[in-house]
Amino acid sequence: MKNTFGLAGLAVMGENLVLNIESRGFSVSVYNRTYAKTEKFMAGRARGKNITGFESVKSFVESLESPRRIMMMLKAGDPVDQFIDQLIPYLEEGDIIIDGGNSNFHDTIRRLEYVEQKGFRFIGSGVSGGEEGALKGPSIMPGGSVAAWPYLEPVFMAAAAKVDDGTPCCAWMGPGGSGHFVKMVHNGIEYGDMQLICEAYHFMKEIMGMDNNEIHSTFARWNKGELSSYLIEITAEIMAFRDQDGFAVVDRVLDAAGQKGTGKWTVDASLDYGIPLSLISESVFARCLSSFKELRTEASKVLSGDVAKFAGDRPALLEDLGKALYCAKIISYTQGFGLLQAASEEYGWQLNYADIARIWRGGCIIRSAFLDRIAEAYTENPKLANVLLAPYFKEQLVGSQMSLRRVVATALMAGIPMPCHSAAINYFDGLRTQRLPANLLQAQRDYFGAHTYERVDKPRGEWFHTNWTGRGGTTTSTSYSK
Ligand code: NBP
Repeated sequence: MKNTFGLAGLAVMGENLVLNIESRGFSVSVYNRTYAKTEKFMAGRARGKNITGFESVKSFVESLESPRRIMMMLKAGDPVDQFIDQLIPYLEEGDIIIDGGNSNFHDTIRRLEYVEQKGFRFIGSGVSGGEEGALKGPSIMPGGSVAAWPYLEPVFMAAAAKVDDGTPCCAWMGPGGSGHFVKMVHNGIEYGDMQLICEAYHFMKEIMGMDNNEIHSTFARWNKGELSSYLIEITAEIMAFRDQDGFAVVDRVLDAAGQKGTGKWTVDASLDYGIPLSLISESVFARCLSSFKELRTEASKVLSGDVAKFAGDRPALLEDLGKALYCAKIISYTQGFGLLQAASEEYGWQLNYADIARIWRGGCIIRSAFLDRIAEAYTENPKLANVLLAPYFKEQLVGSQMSLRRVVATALMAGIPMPCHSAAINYFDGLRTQRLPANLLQAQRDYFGAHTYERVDKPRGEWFHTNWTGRGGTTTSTSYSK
């Protein structure tokens, strides 16, 4: 009897995913580079289950039904390329390799081509939800060789998280590197959500003078309303968590943030496709700035500011803060979906944005009630140019923008950084400004570099150059040859 599914890489994600898949009625073969870990797993958590461990790649591959479905849950980067090359000698035409790690989508596009050229199929799949998601049901974002999907669908749909109405948090994303791209943007949005929550916490603590219990209660209350989400829920729990001596653990955690790179990749992509992803970019930079702990400590002693203490209506300000956080979150997702749209057009992936919002409703770190609203907006209009133009979001922003303005203004006057909230209101104002000062910018470019400009009194696409100084010639930059 051969097994249905193979999984290589028995670290935290792999182990839990194997147990999840087996629990849905599939037999699983497992392999790990360090065999001792396979033995430990087989003797421990896998004991008595329909799971078989293998020491060699050959026996692991040969234990599987055709077409073979082999999922890698390995450290992203070189290990994935190395393991693909170890698998290939034992594969048969039509076999499927799945990369379930956090690989860069450019690598996925390259690997897909490499594997398909050899007659096999390749899927790059985002898997989100951490350890608990992998075990109980993650959000799964597969993309790549479309012919492989029918063979994977039953396994992935069974293993994925289910939302309240029973919908699995898994859908086919599209060809190429689309699955890993969507997962990357998910992680970028996660960076933005986390930083926004941290800014709200900082505001409550430093500007409003609230203690951990009050902050805990506020997040717990917010979690019952439109801000309801996994990240708000865990934040409320973190605020209430005490060490054995009764001291709040959060106050003992060093304020220097780490990162693994998916936020940076998201920002890289936004620059590649020219999408203003200002909020997520600020969240990455906020982590970078936090990591300069020693420098900040030194600067805090010398760069003093004449900052104002808040002396207004506290309940009203707290109400504003909740609304500001919600508005900023809407703007962050607007930018994130804008990036998905740009990449989909660039690569011809034909991403389904309503599906993406739906599969993020459960299992993953950014899961929230709010994603229903995004799914509704794209279901109503799959070609929606910008999330803020959908009726619900337009109403929210138009109605609550003053809260966001008051919060950002209060923070600025008090000297408390709110880079993501500030980015949100700046994007909103930029988007809704009919005439931006880019006319002057174009004039500057034309002045010093003859870059030419379009005119308001002429049709778009006609380019003009002015001899601003009287010393320039008529040659424009577009006529230069390389
Ligand atoms: P790690 O990212 O720590 O990877 C460890 C696994 O990679 C081990 O099984 C290790 O084998 C194997 N490995 C390495 Br390292 N080099 C290898 C090589 N050259 N050939 C074969 N195997 C090799 O594990 P993880 O945290 O479970 O994450 C797995 C993937 O899932 C990663 O891409 C990660 O980014 C992604 N992910 C993680 C999370 C999370 O919450 N942790 C969430 C979502 C996605 P060994 O035992 O022999 O060293």
